[in-house]
Amino acid sequence: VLLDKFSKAAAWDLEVVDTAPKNNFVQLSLDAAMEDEAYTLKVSEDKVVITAKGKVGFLYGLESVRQLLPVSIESNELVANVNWDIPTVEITDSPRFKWRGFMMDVSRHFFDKEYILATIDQLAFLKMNTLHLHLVDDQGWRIEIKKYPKLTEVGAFRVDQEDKHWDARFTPELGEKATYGGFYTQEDIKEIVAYATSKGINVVPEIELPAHVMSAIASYPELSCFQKPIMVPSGGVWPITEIYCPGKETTFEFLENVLTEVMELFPSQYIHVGGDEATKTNWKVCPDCKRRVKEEDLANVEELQSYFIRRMERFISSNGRTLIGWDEILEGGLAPGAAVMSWRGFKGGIEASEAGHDVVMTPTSHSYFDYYQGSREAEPMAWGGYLPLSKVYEFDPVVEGMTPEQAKHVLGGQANMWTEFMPDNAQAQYMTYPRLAAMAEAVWSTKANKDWVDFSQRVVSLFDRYDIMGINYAKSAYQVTTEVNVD
Ligand code: NAG
Repeated sequence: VLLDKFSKAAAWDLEVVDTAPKNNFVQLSLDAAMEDEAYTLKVSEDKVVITAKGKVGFLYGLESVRQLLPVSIESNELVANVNWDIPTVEITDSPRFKWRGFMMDVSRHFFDKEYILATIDQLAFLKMNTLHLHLVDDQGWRIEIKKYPKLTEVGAFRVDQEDKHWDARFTPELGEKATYGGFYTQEDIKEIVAYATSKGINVVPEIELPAHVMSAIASYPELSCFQKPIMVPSGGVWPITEIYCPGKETTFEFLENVLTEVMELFPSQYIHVGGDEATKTNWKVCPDCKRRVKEEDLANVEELQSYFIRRMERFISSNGRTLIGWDEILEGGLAPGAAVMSWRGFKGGIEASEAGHDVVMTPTSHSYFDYYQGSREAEPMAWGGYLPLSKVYEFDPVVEGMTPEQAKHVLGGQANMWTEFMPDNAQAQYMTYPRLAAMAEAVWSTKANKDWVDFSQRVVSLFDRYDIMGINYAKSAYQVTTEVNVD
């Protein structure tokens, strides 16, 4: 009864009992003294007993049972005729890190609600607990905001250039018809958050600022320094100079209104505000920005970015939440309560943890799933970097040389899936699996329990499961374990 429901319902539908009736094959037992996400799993001749503090631990115990069962568990049709052999085991398990994340960029390409829900299933299967949704970027605004309808009427659509290369710097003419795009309604978001919560997964929204927001400026040009009308760009834009104007109070009013709606939808403690890659040429010449710099006694535009982030941090913390941003938020001085997501290597995370800030490590070197996983000749087009399965597995968010105090500030790690080169579900899956399994283990297991050779053998059973689930994983994963020349 239980087991054929794994892929959909899992632990939430179960009644939790102290002493289960004797005829129950799977028994759940509560132990309030355990850590939140820890569980023990005992499989003996006649029963399976999972002990945990609550639902999340039970869910993880059940996911482990699922992995001990034959791969045909993944197919609902075969369930009735399968011999349910399961090894007798005793497992005591708990995660090393409390932030075990996966970021999906739903702006560069739009992925519908169904794909997000299916991704949540895969995250739960791997005992990941954080889904970071990158909801805003130049190429599309993806969340309905009731107070600013143009964000999705205008900002969620761009001129279709899917037949051109992403990197063609294709700039549409004003007024051209924008047909590619999509967005999540607030109802969709509620459904995503509720489903994720039922699987022990926190959804962290990212509302980018001050750059990567051309979709917002195309909708409301008054948010930029010179209010120039622009289109939502269809391809890559570099450098990003059309950014929010921090000289105008109306910009902050807009952002606070947006974030108010966002915080109502997402119970997440952490609210991500981006912060990366702002080219501040307009800020240097904009009269409003110049006035702000003078009035606030700021030394330069880096400090103006810091001023921007600090104001957002005050707003977010006054709502009882915690601001998190890409490591550029360190420039010009980090806002007091902010957490940092370190992407340009580990450096920003090391610096922030030294100053007593919480950090999530997500360095390009180990966690950029938009990078090639094998040789360029053999792989579909991706960003330039190279990130084979083995390198993901090696990832350790705590860097050698960190003090124990610093290490305590490392919340965990995360894989980032930027989707410039992922036009559809099949390509997104190809880039995600099985690297996500390597990431899951890198952020769950203790150092002593990690073993690449062992993992590379175990991952094969996952392929069989993915085949049954219909997931388009990277079949090249095995070739990539040997070094290839990518030059
Ligand atoms: C960075 C950008 C991101 C882009 C990605 C591609 C961050 C924080 N920012 O340049 O928008 O999609 O790399 O790898 O990663």
